[in-house]
Amino acid sequence: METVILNGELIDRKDASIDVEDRGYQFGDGIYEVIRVYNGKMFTAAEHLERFQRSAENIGMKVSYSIGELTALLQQLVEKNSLELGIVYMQMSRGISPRNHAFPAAETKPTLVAYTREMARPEKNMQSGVKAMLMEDIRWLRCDIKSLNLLGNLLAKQKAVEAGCFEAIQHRGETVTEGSSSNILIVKEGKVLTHPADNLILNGITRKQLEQICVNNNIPFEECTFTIDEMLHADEVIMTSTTSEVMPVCEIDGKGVNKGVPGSVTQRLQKLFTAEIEKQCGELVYSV
Ligand code: DCS
Repeated sequence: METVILNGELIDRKDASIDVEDRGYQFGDGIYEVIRVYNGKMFTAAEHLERFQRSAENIGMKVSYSIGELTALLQQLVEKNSLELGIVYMQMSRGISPRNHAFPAAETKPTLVAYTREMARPEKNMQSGVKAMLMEDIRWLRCDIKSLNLLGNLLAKQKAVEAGCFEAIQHRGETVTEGSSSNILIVKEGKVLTHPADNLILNGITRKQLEQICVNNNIPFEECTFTIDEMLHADEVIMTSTTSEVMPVCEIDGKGVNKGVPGSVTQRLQKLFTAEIEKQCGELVYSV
C-alpha cells in the first residue's frame, strides 16, 4: 500500500481523489516543492518549506500549517512508505471552485497533496557529466515562484531530451538564466559564478547550499550574470538541483566544456556536498 497526504490526512493512494475543478488542474494555480530523502531523512526540509511558504505568499495564498507541522507530516509520510532514498513531492493549489480566472472566495480551502517516490542518486551522470542544449528562455517574469505552471520549462526540457541532452540551459538574449529544472553555475579561474537570485530564476536550495559550502571552504563565489559566450569559454559548468545534486555539464550544443570531462572544482564541490548530506542525513552507501 502506498500512502499519500491529502489535506493533512495520510491516506491510501487509491482513496485519494481530487475534483475536476481543482484550480491546480484547471490553471496550474498553485505551488510545489521537491525534497530529497536520504537514509529515510529529509535533506534541507526547512529551506524547502520556507520557500514553499514564500511561493504561496507571492501568489496570495497562505499555508495553514507551520513549518514544524509540515515537517512532522511529511516525515510521517516518509516513514509510512518506508522510503530510504528518493523524494517527497508536495503541492498546494488554490482549491476547488467553479472555473473562473479570478480568485475564488477567501474561505475556499487550498488542496494540499504530497507523495513519495524512490529515486537513486544520479551516480553515473555525476561521474561522467551530462550534455546540455542552449534555448531561449520563454518563461514568465516570476521564475522565483515555484509555480505549478511549468509549460515553458517542459517545452525546453522536451527539446533537450529530443536532442539527446540531459538539460536545456536557458538564456534571455545573451544572458544565461537557468536550466529547465536546475540552476547553472560556471567556474572561471577558480571562482564560482551564478545568476543573481532575482525574478528570472528559481533560488535553488542546492545552489544556496553550494554557496554556503563555498563560503565555508574559502572558494570564491559570486552572484552575477554571465553571457552564453562566457559560459562556453568557462573552465567548468555545473547544474544543480534537488534531484541532480551537483552535476557537471561537459558538453553544450555539441561543444566540449573543460575538454568534455568534469573539472576539479566541480569534483571538489561534489565531495563537499556529499559530506553535507552525510552531516544531515547520515552516511551514504554510495557517494561520489
Ligand atoms: N530552477 C528550476 C526552474 C527548477 O525547477 C529547479 C528545481 C531548480 C532551479 C533547482 O532548485 P533546487 O535546488 O531547490 O531543487 N526543480 C525541481 C523539480 O521540479 N524537480 O526536481 C527539482
